[in-house]
Amino acid sequence: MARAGFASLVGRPNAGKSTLLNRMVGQKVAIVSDKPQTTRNRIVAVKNMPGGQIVFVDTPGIHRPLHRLNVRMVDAAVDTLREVDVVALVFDASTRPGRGDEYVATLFKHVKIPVVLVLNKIDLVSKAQLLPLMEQAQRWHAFADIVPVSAETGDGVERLEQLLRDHLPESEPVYPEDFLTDQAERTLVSEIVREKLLHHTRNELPFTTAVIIDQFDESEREKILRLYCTIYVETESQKPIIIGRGGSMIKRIGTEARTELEALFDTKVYLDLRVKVDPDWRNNDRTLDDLGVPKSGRKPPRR
Ligand SMILES: Nc1nc2c(ncn2[C@@H]2O[C@H](COP(=O)(O)OP(=O)(O)OP(=O)(O)O)[C@@H](O)[C@H]2O)c(=O)[nH]1
Ligand SMILES: [Mg+2]
Repeated sequence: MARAGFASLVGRPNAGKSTLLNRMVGQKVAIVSDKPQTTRNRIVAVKNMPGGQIVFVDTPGIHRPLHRLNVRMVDAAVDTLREVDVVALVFDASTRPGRGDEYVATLFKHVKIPVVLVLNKIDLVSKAQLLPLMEQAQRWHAFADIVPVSAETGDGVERLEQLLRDHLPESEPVYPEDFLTDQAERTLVSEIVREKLLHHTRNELPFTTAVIIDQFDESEREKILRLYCTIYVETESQKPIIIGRGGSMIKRIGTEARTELEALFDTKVYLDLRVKVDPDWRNNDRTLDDLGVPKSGRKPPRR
């Protein structure tokens, strides 16, 4: 009988979890950027392969949270540990292991399911550099396997998929063969807009922006999809950065997002982007609900 079940991708921000997810399911389902804290929600995506089906759960990078948003993000990642059959803990092998890695590795102390350590970004390091990292990691946790991969080139990824599949229970597929992701179309829109924002902004801006869909008008879907979005920023001074000189920046973000959305939805897209200031949106539960970030019982620590 074939195997099927859930595998969670967890790790520090920027380790390459979402890049790896996209590589494994063979399509872009999660946005990716070189800024930490790109993923804000858990994302389910399905991989069908010989011998079974893996339902991946991509999660936000684990870090010390300072806002309600980040508390919800970290909880979303840690909560998946209780709901899955196997965990893939992703490390960025191109950076020296530090306290953040130790913290994440020791999260699994009381977790009974197998944890596979994935050493990602091996295209950036030599084999010799991996050995001390493996030794260090084994002192933190008894990993079921350690697998070096490159999500960027695909090196080692097939072996990882097979290993993860072998940790799943014997079962019928969880989802139908043609099911790819649980993300709503609205979410895909706001994520793609946010990805373009992340690509074009620096410093604190990536952390302080959110994209909300005000209207998803599909009344003439065959001809054109009309999408109205608001980009939230925290201060007045951030607004002109996103708008750019003569509107050049927001135009570029809009064009790039529209091109990708037209390919995704296979129809023409009209994309209206506006920018609003909300100084405290990261602590505003209503905005966070609108964004679909799962609720958390915890409060952010005092700053
Ligand atoms: N060279 C190289 N770069 C990689 C690899 N995997 C991911 N990256 C890059 O690392 C950066 C972070 O990738 P993401 O997939 O967004 O990382 P993440 O772990 O999902 O990050 P968060 O969502 O913030 O937790 C991006 O710039 C990727 O292009 C890899 O195997 N090799
Ligand atoms: Mg991510």
